[in-house]
Formats: sequence, C-alpha cells, structure tokens
Amino acid sequence: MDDQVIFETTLNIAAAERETGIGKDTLRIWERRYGFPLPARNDKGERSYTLEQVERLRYIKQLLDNGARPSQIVTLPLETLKRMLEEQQPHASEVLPPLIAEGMKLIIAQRSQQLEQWLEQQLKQLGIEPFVIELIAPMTATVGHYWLQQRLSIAAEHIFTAQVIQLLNAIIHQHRPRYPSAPKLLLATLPGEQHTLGLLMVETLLVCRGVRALSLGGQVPVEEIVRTAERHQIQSVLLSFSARCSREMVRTNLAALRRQLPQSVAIWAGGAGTQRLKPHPVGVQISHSLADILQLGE
Ligand code: B12
Repeated sequence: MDDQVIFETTLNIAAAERETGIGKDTLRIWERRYGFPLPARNDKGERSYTLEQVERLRYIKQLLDNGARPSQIVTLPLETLKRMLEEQQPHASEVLPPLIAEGMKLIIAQRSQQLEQWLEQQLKQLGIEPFVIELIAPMTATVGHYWLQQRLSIAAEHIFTAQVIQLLNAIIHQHRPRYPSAPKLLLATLPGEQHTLGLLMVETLLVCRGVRALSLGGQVPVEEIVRTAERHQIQSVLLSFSARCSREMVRTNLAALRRQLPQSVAIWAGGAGTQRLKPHPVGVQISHSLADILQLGE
C-alpha cells in the first residue's frame, strides 16, 4: 500500500457554500436554470463540486457583490469573469504603491520576522493614524485580492493577519486611557463574521484619541451586545461587516440591534459589507471610511 496521500479535490454542497458565500439553494437553482455549476454525484447521489467550479463561483460572488446579476455572469467562463473583476477592481493588476509592494513581497515570501520589523519601522516613520489608514487598510485589501487570485497562500495571509493583530493590540495596550472611567464605545462583529481586522483598526484609532472603547471582538450575538451595552451604559455601538457578509445578513442584524437598543445609543456600522445598503437602515450611521470615526474621539 503506497503511502501516497490522496487530497480531497471535490467539495460537497455545504463546503461549496462555505468556500464561496453562495447559498445551497442558489447553487441548486443555478444548476437547473443555467446549467452551472454542474456537480458530479457520489454513490449516495450527493453533489460534489470541483475546485475549478468553486474558483469560478468565488469570482461570480465577487461580481454579484459589485452589483452584477446572475443571468449576466453565471454562464461566463473563468477567464471572462477574471477580466471583468479586474476591470472593476483596479488593484488586481495595477502597480502597487511602492510601500505596499515592499510589504507584499515580505508577505508572499512568508518572511514573518522581517515583516514584523518592517511593520514596526513603518509605524515609527508614519505615526499611528497614517500607519493604520494609509498602510494597513489598503494592504489588507491587497492581501484579500491576491488571496482570491491565488497569488498568495493561505499561510501567507495568516502570517500577515497574525502580525497585524499582534501589532495593533500592542498599540492599543500602550495607549489605552489609564484613568478608570466607564467605556463609551462597544465594538464587535456578529455571528458568522470572523473578520475582525477592520474592527481592530477602528479600535486602534479611537483608543489613540483617548476614547475608552470596550471591544468584544468577533462573532457576538446581538442579544449579548444589547446586554453588555446596558451593563456598561454604552453611548455608541460600532460593528464591522467584511465583504463576506451578505446585504441581507447586515440589514437584518442591524434592524434587530436598532430595535433592541435604547434610541439614546448610537449605532455605527462599517466595512465592505455595509456598502450598497439601499435604503440605509434607519437609526444606524453607515461609514466605510476609517477617517470618519476619528470624529468620535473629538
Ligand atoms: C484576513 C482575512 C481573513 C482571515 C480573518 C482573520 C481576522 N481575524 O480578521 C481568515 C483567514 C479567518 C478569513 C477567513 C475567510 N475569508 Co477572509 N479575508 C481576509 C481579508 C484579507 C481581510 C479581512 C478583514 O478584516 N477585512 C475587513 C476590513 C479590513 O476591510 P473592509 O471590510 O473593506 O473595511 C474597511 C473600511 O470599511 C473600514 N471599516 C471596517 N469596519 C469598520 C467599522 C466602522 C464602524 C467604520 C467606521 C469603518 C470600518 O476599515 C477597513 C479598512 O479601510 C479579506 C479581504 C478584504 N478586502 O476584506 C478577506 C475576505 C473578506 N475573506 C473572504 C473569504 C471568502 C473568506 C473565507 C470564506 C475563506 C474560506 N474559504 O475559509 C473565510 C470565511 C470566514 C468567516 N466565516 O468569516 C473574501 C470574502 C469574499 C466574499 N465576497 O464573500 C475576502 C473579501 C477575500 C477575497 N478577496 O475574496 N479571512
């Protein structure tokens, strides 16, 4: 028996949904309506999707998030989908700003220690706010694009994420207001949203402006946010939704939170997942720019 390891190269429908962000029902409907994706069936008749189909579905999801309709794109070949996304997201192929290109080289090469020194050096040179807003934020988006185009390994993405989390937490720890007073702001992401870098960037900027912020981190149920806000007499709740979150998920949860929180508590929501929320959820401040929240520190 040779000890060759067999890698599973197909995904069942649950894994395909997780990997692409496209729901099981939608996958079945497209199969019937557009003839794509056409999964094979295992001996139990269950659908199994190839990695090629999953990659094509990821591009379709990104284009749908950018406003395209399924009938326009589901039957298109991968190369056409890639070209369309590149036209929509200039980052994909254009020349990166020199500093970001320098950082991306270290990330792609997985030079973790050098990356750590390089990030600390940039922090010293730029100062906290420009470091977060002009370097870390665009670099995070570039890491996402490169990951989608398989120009960056999952390991490299995780090395970058771990470094950024470590460095921003160190800045927060160093700058957290020392005087004992109640936190004013509560930060969290909701269940299903593991992406917390956006939240950490927001917390870093606010704490460095002397704002007392209590961050509950990722995947916090709405009810728990409401209970904690009451307990600490919180003035504002800040939420982050990455591109991973469907508009329905964002809208439903923001409406639920608005219903359950006293009107005196402000709700701010940001992140790529809050873009194109039409109409704007009532009683919620939507902002995609980190610079915007600095006013909360004034
Ligand atoms: C790092 C990362 C991960 C890490 C997260 C680690 C962590 N602790 O955060 C890990 C490895 C866990 C991960 C997992 C996955 N990821 Co991921 N991930 C990313 C990446 C590179 C950055 C994540 C992030 O935090 N973004 C959020 C912030 C930084 O960006 P933003 O939403 O644009 O927000 C900006 C502003 O709006 C503002 N902002 C953000 N929040 C707020 C809040 C307020 C109040 C304000 C004022 C402003 C503000 O600051 C940001 C910077 O300007 C993104 C790429 C990207 N562009 O986001 C992909 C991405 C979000 N991931 C993606 C995917 C598909 C996944 C996985 C499904 C992959 C997988 N197969 O397992 C899983 C899903 C996990 C889950 N259930 O959530 C896709 C989502 C695509 C889609 N449309 O669905 C992206 C977009 C990558 C890509 N280009 O395809 N991921």
